[in-house]
Amino acid sequence: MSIRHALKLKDHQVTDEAIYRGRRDLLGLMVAMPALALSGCSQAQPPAAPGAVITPEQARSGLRTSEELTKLEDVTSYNNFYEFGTGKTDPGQAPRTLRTSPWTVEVSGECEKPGRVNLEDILKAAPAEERIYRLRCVEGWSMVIPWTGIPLAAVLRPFAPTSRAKYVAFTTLADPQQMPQIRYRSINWPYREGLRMDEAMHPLAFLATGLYGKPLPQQNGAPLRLVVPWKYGFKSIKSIVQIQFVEKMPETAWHDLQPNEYGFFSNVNPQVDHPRWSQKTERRIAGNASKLFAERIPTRMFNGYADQVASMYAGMDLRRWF
Ligand SMILES: Nc1nc2c(c(=O)[nH]1)N[C@H]1C(S)=C(S)[C@@H](COP(=O)(O)O)O[C@H]1N2
Ligand SMILES: [Mo]
Repeated sequence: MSIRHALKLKDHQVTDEAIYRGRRDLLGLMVAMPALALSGCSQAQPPAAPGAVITPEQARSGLRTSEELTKLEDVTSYNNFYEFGTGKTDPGQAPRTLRTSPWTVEVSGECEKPGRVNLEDILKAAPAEERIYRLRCVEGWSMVIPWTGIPLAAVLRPFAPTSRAKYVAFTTLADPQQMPQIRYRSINWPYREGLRMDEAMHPLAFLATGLYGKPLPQQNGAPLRLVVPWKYGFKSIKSIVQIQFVEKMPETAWHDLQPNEYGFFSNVNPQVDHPRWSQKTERRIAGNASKLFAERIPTRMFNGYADQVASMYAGMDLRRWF
């Protein structure tokens, strides 16, 4: 169903891995051209677009960066998904044991219309979009990834959260049959994450069902994962099966494990170091850069999305609320 969702893209270009390298050369040219509609829905994959069109408005609003992309091969072979192993290459090499269809998400808590919903129905909430976001892992590396999916706010709204809903809590599947590494307690399973309500409703908060115009690979959190580009990567929880509207700040997997190292907010912040390492720079895995020896670049406040998100934290001590 993720394929079909990706195919609903009409007014947006889908970035195809085969042609992305030429995209930067085309940028100046493409901005002047009208967006090319994807032709027909009969093909198995969205047709390759001649370079994604990134309008100045999209770049300004943070929806799509024109920075050099991370190769599909790197996005799918250097992962954090502890349910499939703690090594970077483990998730990509794991047997394909996750059953992603049918997939249901249970939505409950402080809302008027709770329910157990099929992924297909969840995705009817909004047309598919492509977002090109920076992903900054708390470990000090980063990627630039073209996701397909829909805004989180559009998915949450139909459940009609009440005024008591102050936070949204997300839970990953924790089935040892489908995720064999769950037998090791590297995390207090299930993996859990959360956002404050205003963060969840922010236009940059995204639910991805695909990347590079194709359905999400297992290792990237198939079939549905959160993408919160201004926060450290661990907030972007994978393979979501439960969403709860709650009144109190929910416990999250990494905070549960190491509360002094991983806070609830975990906004990317070069001025607040991790207790065991600096957060001032990051290893940018993009283009042909080698994964381990890629150039280090300065880390930006809110991962470069300050113009879009800083107002949500006005007056907050970001050292205390790390
Ligand atoms: N369920 C689950 N979600 C997860 C993780 C995980 O181990 N389990 N790892 C997180 C971390 S630390 C990062 S950096 C990103 C990595 O996403 P990617 O592998 O798609 O690049 O996923 C996040 N989401
Ligand atoms: Mo991470």
